[in-house]
Amino acid sequence: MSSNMSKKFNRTLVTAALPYANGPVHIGHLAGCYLPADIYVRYLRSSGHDVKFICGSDEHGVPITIKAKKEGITPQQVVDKYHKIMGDAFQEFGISFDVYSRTSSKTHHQTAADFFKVMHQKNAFTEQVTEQYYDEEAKQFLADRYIVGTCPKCGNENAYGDQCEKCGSSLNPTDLINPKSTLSGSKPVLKQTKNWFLPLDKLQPKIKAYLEQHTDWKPNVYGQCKSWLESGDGLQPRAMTRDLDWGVPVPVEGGDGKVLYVWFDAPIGYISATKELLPDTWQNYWQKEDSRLIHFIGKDNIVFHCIIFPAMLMEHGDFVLADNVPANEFLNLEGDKISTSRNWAVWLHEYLIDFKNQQDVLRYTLCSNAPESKDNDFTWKDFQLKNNSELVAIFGNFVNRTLVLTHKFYDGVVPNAETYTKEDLLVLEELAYAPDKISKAIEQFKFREAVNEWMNVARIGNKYLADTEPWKLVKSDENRVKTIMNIALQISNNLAILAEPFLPFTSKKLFELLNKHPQNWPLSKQTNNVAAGHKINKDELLFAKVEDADVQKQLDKLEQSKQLNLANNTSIKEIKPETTFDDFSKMDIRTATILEAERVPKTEKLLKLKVDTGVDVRTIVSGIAQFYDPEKIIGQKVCMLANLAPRKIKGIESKGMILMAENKSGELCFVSPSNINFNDGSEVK
Ligand code: B3M
Ligand code: ZN
Repeated sequence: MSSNMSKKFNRTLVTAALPYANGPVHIGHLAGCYLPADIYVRYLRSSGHDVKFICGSDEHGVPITIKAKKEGITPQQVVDKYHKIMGDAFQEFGISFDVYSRTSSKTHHQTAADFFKVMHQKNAFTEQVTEQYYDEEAKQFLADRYIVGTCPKCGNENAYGDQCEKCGSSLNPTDLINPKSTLSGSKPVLKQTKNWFLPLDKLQPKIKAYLEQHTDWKPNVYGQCKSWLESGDGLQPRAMTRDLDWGVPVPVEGGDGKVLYVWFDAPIGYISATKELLPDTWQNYWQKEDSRLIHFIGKDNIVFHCIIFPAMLMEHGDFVLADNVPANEFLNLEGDKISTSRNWAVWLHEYLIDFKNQQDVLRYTLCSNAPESKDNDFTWKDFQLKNNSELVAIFGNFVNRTLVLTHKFYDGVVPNAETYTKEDLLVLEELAYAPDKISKAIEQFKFREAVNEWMNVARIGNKYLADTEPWKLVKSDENRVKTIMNIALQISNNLAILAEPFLPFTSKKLFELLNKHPQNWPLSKQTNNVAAGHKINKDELLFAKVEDADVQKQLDKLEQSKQLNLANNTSIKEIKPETTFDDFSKMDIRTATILEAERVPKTEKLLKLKVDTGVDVRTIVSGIAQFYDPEKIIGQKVCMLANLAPRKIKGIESKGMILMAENKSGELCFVSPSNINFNDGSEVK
């Protein structure tokens, strides 16, 4: 533990974002916050630090009521189902929460209501009557998520009332162009309602001062906070209560029919969960200055944890504020954004079935590829590579050779180290420094670097065996081999200690193979952890190869999602606004025949076509190369817009446009007049 940390703080409370209980956990969640949080906590525990790891399901909020509506069940049934699925999957994956609670719990309702009441008594809220969208058919106020419309910033037609998922802008429902209620499809009307607001505008100076104490936060986190404070008019008051019936009821007069805003109650869930874990001593972690609060989250939660929750805590007054909020960026999957609705994800509970007892392979891959400073991509090929060329070929190989040779040469009894050579001393020195390097990286939330430093220890071991070749040397210099094998066993033992935060299952298994009790993180530079004369257990392989077929199976799964989406997605677009016959008749649409076709060099999508229009033969550049081989479309009858103004595309003059339509799989197909024997040049009227 760095001196800086140990001086100021005597205990640490680590929270991981409370996942919404409206769907299972996927690798994006894991890489974004649960895995780094777990590594951090395991490291602190292993170093003997007083730490508690808090999480639970976020069971309020509109996404849950939407899900319930979709599935025809109650919100409570939704959260019961996913609370169990998520909790079980986290546990099996080795995410070592001290408590996994839920915000529908009694303790939480009480805690959140009390929190609100205290703030209310302190006049921390302003009451505001605002106009909210109301669905007259469904007879209810519409939460932001129940309204969709066009994003004013990027034109995405499916932006939500609170956020555009395409450009990431956060929005107010009234910002949307053409708003529509998702309950009834009708156009919502504005209606007055009173709610309690947190006047973030007035709190801005305090929040700014708080952030300025934390310029050491990760640049992606600090940068996002700064741009919130500095953008436009700065922070705006935000409603902390909502006209909804699912959530924590507003506990003050006039609150009937309203609940606490989910982002008000959810972070208080960290406090409630701590209370459940430690009914008598929870205050030590929340109300003492020597306790350090750390929130692990994904980047979409930054504003809530760095601005809104701290503002709530300041106004309440009884709690410590976060000392750090190490948020990660997003993880993509095979080059595409992870999406629950498109089923473009690797679901943890499915991984745990498909890759039984291989939690650590995923932990290793996600950690060494974590989106720490920028978005990153997960691919199954890379997963295979990380397993086969690192876990199997470096770490596994080293440990296995060490154990096998120890059995072969010494019946599994650790030999004595005789005299160290220069080479030995160098290796021992590197081994001695490894814990510090890894600690430092973890304490700075650089988990990729940390796990890589860990693998470097295995690399050192592997190279040491390759250089010294004990399997050959044993014939000529038995004493030397004893020293070499002793050192290899020390390295193996240290690998087991240092692996614990990252690969807890492997760490445990390796200690078993070494026939030792798990040891804690080295406090000093220990290089003599396995005593001579100690007998190790029979060797076993720590990792198996991931075969091409395993990877293919996962890719096939994803391909299936893709096909299904395309099939569902032939979402029939709405009819465009009315046009006139005059406008239509300006377009000269003709039948024609493709005479020649070739790819436009250095492009993926373009074909250069020579087309007989009946009137002339001309060149058209068409973006269909992904769907048609040039050889196969010679002679194809098509419809084309013949009087489109010529355009230069990749230096080729294109005169006209071939008409295409999407098929069920989303592929472009010719709108082909093949059913009738047209002459080229016949007008489409
Ligand atoms: N449930 C959002 C999310 O799952 C939200 C986090 C709450 S943390 C207090 O991304
Ligand atoms: Zn947008």
